[in-house]
Amino acid sequence: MKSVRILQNLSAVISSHTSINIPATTLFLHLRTKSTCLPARAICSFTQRTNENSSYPAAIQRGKTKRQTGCLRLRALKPFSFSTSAMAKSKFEYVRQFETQDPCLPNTWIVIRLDGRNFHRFSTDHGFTKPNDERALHLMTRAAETVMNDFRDIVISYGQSDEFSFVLKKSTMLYSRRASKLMTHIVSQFSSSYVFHWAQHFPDQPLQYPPGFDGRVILYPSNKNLRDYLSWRQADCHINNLYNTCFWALVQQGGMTNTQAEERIRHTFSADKNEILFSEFGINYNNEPEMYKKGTVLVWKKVEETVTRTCRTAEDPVERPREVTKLRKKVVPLHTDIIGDVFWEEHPDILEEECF
Ligand SMILES: Nc1nc2c(ncn2[C@@H]2O[C@H](COP(=O)(O)OP(=O)(O)O)[C@@H](O)[C@H]2O)c(=O)[nH]1
Ligand SMILES: [Mg+2]
Repeated sequence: MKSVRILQNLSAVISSHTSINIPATTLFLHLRTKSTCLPARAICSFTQRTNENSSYPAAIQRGKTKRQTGCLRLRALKPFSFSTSAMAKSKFEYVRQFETQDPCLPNTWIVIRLDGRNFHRFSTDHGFTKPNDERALHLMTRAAETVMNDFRDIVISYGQSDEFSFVLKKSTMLYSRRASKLMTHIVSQFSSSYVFHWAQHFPDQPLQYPPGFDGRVILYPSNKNLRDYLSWRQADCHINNLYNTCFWALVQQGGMTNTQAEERIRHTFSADKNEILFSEFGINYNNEPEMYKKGTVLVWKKVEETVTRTCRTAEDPVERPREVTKLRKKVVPLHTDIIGDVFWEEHPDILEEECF
């Protein structure tokens, strides 16, 4: 009865826009919706009003409606008093107007690229092998896979060195296409995953300090623009890798200082670097690992998965555990060329999405 009386008071507060004091106790109210005169709508409205007001964070939480019993649970966490008319808008509310909306243009590819902060130092401090550290590259890929599994509107990702680009489908409505939301979520998820999986990839190298990643959002209106963007990143990977492979061969195997090696290859073309590698160090650049030369492309692949389900079949009406095969989307890493047409012909679904 006490519960019902309090709820009636709350109902009166809602309709009259007056205020009420609730004692400093933790309050659990259980009522059968059928037996009370307070409509569930009023309770919802009350909690909504309360939650809307940032001056009383979590003052009241509405418990789950239990369908089976028809119970509603209200919990007052702290003592408070309020006026519902003042609650709708506090005098501080106007500051929200300073927030800017930053939705991405509709019907455009949304690319989010992140890049390791000061990884030149980070790679030295953590003993990355030069010019490429397989563990570090796999860790980047692992973090990117986590991001793709969390944000399934990402249709393709590409990574090299300390950077990763994520492409969201043109029609995505994730976070209402808000640029800052998309970018911060993806970058923070990547960063935490990088740290989370660190020990697995670097079992003998403790993390010295927390790494960070910057992020940017780029919109591309056409498929050609998007392909050119990805080609640009992969060409960058190739150019840097050829340079670094040559540079570190001159230093590590040729005994040059960093300055001497830099001077030696400063004005050379790709063919010259290939020649230095081959003639002086017996390295055929073509035989270098594909992951180093091409970077990592992450795409979705439909794979068959066998799981055990308790079910019946047309032939056997008795429910029992059975092995069923279903199709599942899985992220797969590829170290392949994405500049030419072959990759896009083999994966037509990535670009085929039609928008309005
Ligand atoms: N040794 C080594 N260094 C790497 C590797 N991947 C990335 N790096 C370092 O990370 C840097 C990334 O470049 P950039 O983002 O321009 O530099 P930042 O501003 O210092 O992060 C490279 O210049 C390398 O110094 C790797 O596999 N091995
Ligand atoms: Mg960087």
